[in-house]
Amino acid sequence: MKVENINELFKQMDANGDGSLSLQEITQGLAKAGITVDAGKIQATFEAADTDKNGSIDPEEFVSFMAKI
Ligand SMILES: [Ca+2]
Ligand SMILES: [Ca+2]
Repeated sequence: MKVENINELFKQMDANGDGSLSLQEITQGLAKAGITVDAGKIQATFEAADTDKNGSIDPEEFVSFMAKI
């Protein structure tokens, strides 16, 4: 997936518009985008991609999330 597409996907998934994605936003966003991933894998990938461990995924972390998922 291209970076521009990833940025677009990020905006679509950021339901509350705070510039970061919670686990819930990512779970719902992937489902809406038609990307079916096991909930356990989403959580494991979320934790692996959250490199600053602040409990949310920022745009830079989202690029690595999408590469891992
Ligand atoms: Ca958000
Ligand atoms: Ca983070």
